[in-house]
Amino acid sequence: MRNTIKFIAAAALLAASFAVFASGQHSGGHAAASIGQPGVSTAVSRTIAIQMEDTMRFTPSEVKVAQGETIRFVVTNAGQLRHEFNLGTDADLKAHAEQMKKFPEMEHDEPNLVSLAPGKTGEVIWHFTKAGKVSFACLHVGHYDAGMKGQVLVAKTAAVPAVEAPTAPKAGSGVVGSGADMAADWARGEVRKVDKAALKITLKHGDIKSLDMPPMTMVFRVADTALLDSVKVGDQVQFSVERRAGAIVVTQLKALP
Ligand SMILES: [Cu+2]
Repeated sequence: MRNTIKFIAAAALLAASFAVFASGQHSGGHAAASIGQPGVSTAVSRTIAIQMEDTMRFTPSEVKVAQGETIRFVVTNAGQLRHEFNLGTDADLKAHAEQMKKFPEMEHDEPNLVSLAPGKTGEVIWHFTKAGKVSFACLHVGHYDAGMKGQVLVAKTAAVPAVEAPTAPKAGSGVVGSGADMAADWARGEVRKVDKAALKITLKHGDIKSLDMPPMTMVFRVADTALLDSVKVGDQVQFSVERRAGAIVVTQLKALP
């Protein structure tokens, strides 16, 4: 257990880059190595505007960047429906789209995506470390299948030193306990955001066995505001969830020592 906690602490330091991989683990892809990593605002080399429409298209749907570039994608939802811009490998996006069919109410919060209400603009800052193709898509139910996809072609640049790809943790090996010491309906996670006014908490969670949901970072509703009093950002927690009236609700939440 002690080692698990230490592991989580170490993982938290790399959280910005790992958060995005967690969701891809179930597909067995090497998302970490192939799509790059979250970028920082100060390293942005270019801004690229992307428009999303109800025709289930991104404009442009193909973007060219150079390896090593950090791009600020300024994404605008010009439609009447909610859309999202989600960077990933084809395999990960496909797997994630399947998860969305299963949990249409799921609200994600990861550095590789931005989900926007109609008329809104948001951004994703991404550092492209490897030459090749990085895909993007809207994973809302029906949108992905309707072809709401695009790609970033990353051209190889000789000047960029090879970036050592971090070894992503195996799904469940870090965030989730061994299982022997916890009831099956308790899941584990790390608190990323607490929003008392909206009764919401963002958790980077491990497997949630009761929902058969793989590890990812997402926003949950809480059953009672009092649950939020005992936790703060950065805490390791165990929690249980239920699906209630179209939302995934945290019903129990405890900070771990
Ligand atoms: Cu969409």
